Formats: sequence, structure tokens, C-alpha cells
Amino acid sequence: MISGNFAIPAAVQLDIFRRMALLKGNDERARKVIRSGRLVMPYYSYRGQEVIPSAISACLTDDDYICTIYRGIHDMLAKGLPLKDLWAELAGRVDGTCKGKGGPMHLTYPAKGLMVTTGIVGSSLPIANGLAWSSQLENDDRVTVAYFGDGASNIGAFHESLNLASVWKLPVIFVCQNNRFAEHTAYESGTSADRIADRGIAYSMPAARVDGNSPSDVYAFAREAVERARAGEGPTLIEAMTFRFHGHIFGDDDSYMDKAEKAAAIEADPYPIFRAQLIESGVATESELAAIEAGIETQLDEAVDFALASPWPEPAELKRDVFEEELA
Ligand SMILES: Cc1ncc(C[n+]2csc(CCOP(=O)(O)OP(=O)(O)O)c2C)c(N)n1
Repeated sequence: MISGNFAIPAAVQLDIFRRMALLKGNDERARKVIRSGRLVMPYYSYRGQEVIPSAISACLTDDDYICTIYRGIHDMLAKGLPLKDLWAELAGRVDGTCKGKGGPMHLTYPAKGLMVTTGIVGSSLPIANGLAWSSQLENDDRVTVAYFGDGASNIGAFHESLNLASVWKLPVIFVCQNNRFAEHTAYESGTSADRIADRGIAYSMPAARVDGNSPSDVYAFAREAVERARAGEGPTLIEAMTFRFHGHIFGDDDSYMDKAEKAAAIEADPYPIFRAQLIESGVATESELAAIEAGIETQLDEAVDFALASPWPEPAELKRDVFEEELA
């Protein structure tokens, strides 16, 4: 596992913290709103995994692309999905990113390079390859990140995508968020490799397992990967070790998760640890960080109210933007 205290500039640390605070606040709000009965939706909590997209997004520009999965609201938000557009889509309203037709599992926002959220396990990778191939052909300097879980690394599309990306030297970064579970199946019960990063060797690409709780480790390795991709040197596989604090989906009975392992992971929650580090190292004061968090709560209040006041789509909306030729 790549780890260590890579020094990253104070401004970047604060940038990563802002993204993490947004992600954590949003997840807590989503679960609260569902519990209140104001909104009904399928919800896959990403709580515990905030560091990974926060540190990676700090290496990307708005023009770079990402593809992610149903448990990917954190990936989208970290790269700039506006909260109001997100919440209107969660609520299935016309002001949502997909005009209310996508819902929480199908978010898209091309203005920030957020190209697809998919519910088909493993399918973020071949789509990312397609985007990266278009960047290679257009020579547009964009990098594409494909996010996926550890379970997805056992799907054929993972292997086919790594192979082709390596042969064609595509500007793509494959980021596995190894949260130790695929739905209700523990890692060891479904995955032959001790480390998913080892699978990169079979496809001749740089690969590493990194501590997904360490903003500096994720940032350092992702930056190298982005530089390699932009220089035309091809793909990278990153396996970021993390833990899913909640069950697979909201309402899931998580009795299949080892209680001691879960308690230890929550005890090692990277958010309060990073927050304390920023204060100790003088990057920010307690009141500055509290102001960031309070600002996020206000934005969330506004986003939820905006979403629930937004109109429902009209029936005619069902056919719009679905087929190449609009039906009468
Ligand atoms: C092709 C396919 N097979 C099975 C499923 C059912 N399914 C939904 S989530 C999931 C587990 C995926 O786990 P992982 O890739 O580790 O992602 P995580 O949910 O942990 O983020 C499965 C098997 C699916 N959606 N798509």
C-alpha cells in the first residue's frame, strides 16, 4: 500500500476539506430527509468514502470527465454537481439534472464533466474508455476517471476495459473504491485477488493500493496518474481502501457486517481526523472550518426546499430526450 506523509499545499488541503465537508453534510441530510418522510428514494450511502473523490477531484479540471455508479453521489458532488440540481433530481422534479427522469441512480451533468451514473455493475469502465478514446482522437487534453466498487472488479467489463485502455494508451484512470463489500458479500468471499491493484499487472499498467482515508496519499497518487494520462502515457489503476459506514442501501439490515470491524472503521472516520489535522498544522482555525460547515448546512436547506417546491414533470416529458428523434 502506498502511504506516507506526502506534503500537499495548504490551499489544496483546504480545498479537499471543503469537498469532504460537502459530501458528509449531504449524506447526513439525505438520510435525515428520507427518515422524515419528505422524500422517498433509493439511497446508497457513501458515508466513510468521502476522501477518495475529494482528493481526486482536486487534481481534475471542469473539462475532465467522470463516470460513476449508483453509490456515486459523492463522486458527482466532489467534482462540482450543484446541490439544487442534485436535490431536484433526487426528488424527481423538472429542475433536476435529468429533468426528473433519472433519479438518484442516474445523475448526469456534462457542464462539469459528470457524464454518467450507472446501476449496471462494472459499466462505468467501458463508458469511460469511450470518453477517453474520444479525447485521444480529438487531442483535447481531457482525462476520464471511472469510479467503481470492489465487486465490479470481478465483472468481465473491468478486465476488457483495462486491457483495451492499456493497448490503446487511453487517458483514463480506473478508481476502485474498495469498501470491503459488494452488496452483502464480504470482499474475501467474492474476489480471488488479495489486492485489486495486483490485477493491474496483468494489463501492464501502473497500479497501486492506496490508503483511501488519507487525503495526501490519494491526492499524490492521483496527481501522478493525471499527469501520465495527459502526457499520453496511458491508464492507471488505483485501489483506494475505504469502508462503507452503512448498509448497501438505506434500510438495509447490515447484520452481515462484522460489528467490531465496522466500529473500528467508524472510529477511524477520516473526516474528524483530517479536520483536527488542519487545525493542528495551522492550515485553518476551528472557526474557519465551522463556518465552512455552517455554510454547507444553509446551502442544503436551500437545495432541499428548492427541490420539493420544483414542479413534477408533465407526462409529455416521458418521451423527451429519450429517443434520437422526438416522438409526436
Ligand atoms: C451487472 C450487475 N450485476 C449485479 C447487479 C446487482 N448489484 C447491485 S450493487 C451490487 C454490488 C456491487 O458492489 P461493488 O462493485 O463493490 O460496489 P459498492 O456497492 O460496494 O460501492 C450488485 C451485485 C447489478 N446491478 N449489475
